[in-house]
Amino acid sequence: MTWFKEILGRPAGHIPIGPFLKIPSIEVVEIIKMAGFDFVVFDAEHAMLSVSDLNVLVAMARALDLPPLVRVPNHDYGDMQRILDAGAAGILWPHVSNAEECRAVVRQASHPPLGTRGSGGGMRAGGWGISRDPDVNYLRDGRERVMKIPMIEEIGAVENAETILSVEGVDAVFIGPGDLSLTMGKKPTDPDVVAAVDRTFTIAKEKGVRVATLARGAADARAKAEQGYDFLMVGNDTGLLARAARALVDEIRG
Ligand code: 3PY
Ligand code: MG
Repeated sequence: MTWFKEILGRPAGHIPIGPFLKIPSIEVVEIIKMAGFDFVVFDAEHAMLSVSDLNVLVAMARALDLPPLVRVPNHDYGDMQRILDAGAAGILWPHVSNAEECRAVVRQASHPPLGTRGSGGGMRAGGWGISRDPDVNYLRDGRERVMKIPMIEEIGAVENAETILSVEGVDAVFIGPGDLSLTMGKKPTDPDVVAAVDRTFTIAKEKGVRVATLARGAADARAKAEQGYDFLMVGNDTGLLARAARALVDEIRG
């Protein structure tokens, strides 16, 4: 399996793009792979995805060599541990507001000595304990390959970005313009929101932390790639289906 970390910056000029997926369907995962996306983010924060759904979806994405990240619904340990043991290539935590919260989530996703993640090498992430592939190593993969990604998506978190992004073990940051704009009481396109996103981007770059955000369509994705983002989330399955379905009906009805 190709790990998410391996697709970053490879080949030069090809920024990795991935959609948020909200529909519990292996067919959707296949379609996204066929369409040419580089990775997927299963969205268990907003969508009705259970851990059992994620188990199947993650397995499908791995089989298709489409690195699967999972946005978990909260900062708890239990489900996150199961999702990592199911073979997710990384975790995104929504609404990480300060360095203490960031340290807590990164620690629980990291095996000792950095953190407290338990040992479950008999699961998929450990090749069921019998893999003959020398590249499968549960503890090494958990420590070095699994991406730990806090989301900065509140104005308070932007103010704390310097300390959040100094936390040991953070591999990347995702800047959420939607919730950020809500906490600022402004539209995502408002210059103050754009400035807050840019400020976080600059801090991440200064700290050497990879940085991602949501691109609103193709032109925005190209602009953000040009700006120096390391990877981008763009589109989601429900939105793509909804817009295509509505456009077809509108086209027929006039
Ligand atoms: C946000 O913009 O708030 C996100 O969580 C990205 O979808
Ligand atoms: Mg959000």
